[in-house]
Amino acid sequence: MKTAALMSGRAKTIAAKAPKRNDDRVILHFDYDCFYASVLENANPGLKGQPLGVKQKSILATCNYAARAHGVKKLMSISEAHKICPGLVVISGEDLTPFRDASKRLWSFLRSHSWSNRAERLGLDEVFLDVTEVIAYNQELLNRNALQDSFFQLSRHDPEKGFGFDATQFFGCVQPSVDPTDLVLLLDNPLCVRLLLASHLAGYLRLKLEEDFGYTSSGGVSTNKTLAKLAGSINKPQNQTTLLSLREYDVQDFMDGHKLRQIPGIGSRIAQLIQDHVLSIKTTPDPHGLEIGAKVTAREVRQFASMSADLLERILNRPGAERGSGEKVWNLLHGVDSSEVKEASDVPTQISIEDTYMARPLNTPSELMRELRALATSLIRRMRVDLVVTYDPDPSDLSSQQNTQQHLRWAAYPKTLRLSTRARPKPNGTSTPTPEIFSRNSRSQPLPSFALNLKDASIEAVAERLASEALLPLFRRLHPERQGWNLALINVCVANMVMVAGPGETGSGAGARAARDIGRMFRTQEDKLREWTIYDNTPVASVLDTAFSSANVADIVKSIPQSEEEEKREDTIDAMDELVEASEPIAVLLDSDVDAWEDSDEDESQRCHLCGHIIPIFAISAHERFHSIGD
Ligand code: DCP
Ligand code: MG
Repeated sequence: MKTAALMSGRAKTIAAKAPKRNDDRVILHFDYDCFYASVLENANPGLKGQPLGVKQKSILATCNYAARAHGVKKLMSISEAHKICPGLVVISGEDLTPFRDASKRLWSFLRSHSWSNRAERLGLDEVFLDVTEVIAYNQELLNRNALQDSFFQLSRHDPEKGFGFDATQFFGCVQPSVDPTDLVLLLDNPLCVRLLLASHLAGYLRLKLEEDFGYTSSGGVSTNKTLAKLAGSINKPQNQTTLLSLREYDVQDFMDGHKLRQIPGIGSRIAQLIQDHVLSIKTTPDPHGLEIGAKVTAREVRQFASMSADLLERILNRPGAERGSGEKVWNLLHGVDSSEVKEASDVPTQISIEDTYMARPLNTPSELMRELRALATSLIRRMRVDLVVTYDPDPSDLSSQQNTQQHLRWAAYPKTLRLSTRARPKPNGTSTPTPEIFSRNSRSQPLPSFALNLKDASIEAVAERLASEALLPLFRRLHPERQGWNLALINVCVANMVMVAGPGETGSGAGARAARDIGRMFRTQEDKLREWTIYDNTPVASVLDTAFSSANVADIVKSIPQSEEEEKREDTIDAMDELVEASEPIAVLLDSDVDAWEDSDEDESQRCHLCGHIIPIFAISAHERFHSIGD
């Protein structure tokens, strides 16, 4: 066969030690075009066609393609952008609410097309979709005698739900390109049929995103997440690419052409260590991380003398490094990625709010308290938006009808509160990132039960207590000094979500079974869901009111002994569980032991060398992938 003939000459160039790729799955990747700008354009159609930049602090978080045509780029400073494009319309993108809302709407639409409910958001504007099952179903239905008039069924139960398509050609671009006359031959290959069907499904979904929601996107079609994402980035914007991985070297050639840093999952630190080894130099880290890993390609690394998973493991072996990184990177260099598309859940695994103070670092107790209060206010507000649901009261229960507040309940609640800080680099010339990649800059404790009080506490009142009774003590554990911390960033985050069953799910029977099932689901999903993180950069300083004097705060800082905190931990967990059960009459704690308490006195954060943010270890790979979007 032609394919086999093509393979024979090249197969030898692929090392015998190359890992084996599994092509059983079909994965789609979507990346919305200039997402924040599109959200703003949809809200204000008059902006369409004009060059538009979205401002966060003093830079452009993104800009639309009309602006890009003038040379304006993502992450450019506002002043530079104005110089290049004087007609640029700049709109603030500091409030992430509209972007979050749009992101959720689009994701909800896309997720309904994964029959295995595997739909994973990456940041706000990317989605992975595992469509293996719907593709397998349509593969069975494909009529080889009427390919041009094919019909793609989107439902097992409703044969009319779907769309017509021409199966004699792919939708969008194909990499490597296929001669249409070869396609008929290639359709003997089941993998080719699956990818062809998937290209049409991706095309259909992208069209719906555009027509029904107003968002154009770029799409990638392949058999794992890494390949789908990389394929999607070939033809941007408003286009899609199917990676035709029919011959082993198709994938290898494709991967080989990428610079190390372009490969999702290979972060800047890993890329730098490997690059240093391959180039046999010790480079000075680039403070902005822009050049890291941009000098060597996957091919150069793969073909470097004695390169193997073991050698990579040794190269990457640094204090705190994740074991198995060598094998992971080795696999990625070969386009092998077995990571699953995460199961869709309505509940975020963590909510994280942060603000940066680059221009004016935080140094005094009063500044600190002002920021903690502001961050706590945003956090509690976000928790109530994302985790609280309304429910219809039991009509026989008169007390609940009389109290509208009781119609709110937690659909899930976090068990852990975490505070992270980052100090500004010292001004004595040592501002380049240090070689050690982990730093002690994060502390956690159980979330105090009062943070979940929905009945008689305003957001501001809860935030005030959270700031003074929880965040400040955490801060003190991180920074025992009374002042002069020179802080550039504070992040507060709640994590370790526990699902709470809805009305009618108490006791025995179907409700309780559902409750147990969800509990089990959460236990198994727990580690997979950890990476689902949204960074909220909303500046919160304006919400503040500086009621605490410096002396006041310093006293509070001093007055909380360590042992008292330790005691409080155990109490808080019990109190929180009780509160959720007692205050929400119909709530059932599904899985109180879903996540064991973990003390974070150990290292648990990593400084991102690209943006300088401190990222919890479990979120590192997601964060690295986030950066790889924008390069
Ligand atoms: N974003 C941000 N800060 C960054 C990178 C991105 O706030 N450092 C935001 C703005 C983007 C959104 O995330 O709109 C998605 O990031 P992308 O890199 O995918 O950028 P766009 O979607 O804007 O552009 P593209 O058309 O290149 O995908
Ligand atoms: Mg995008």
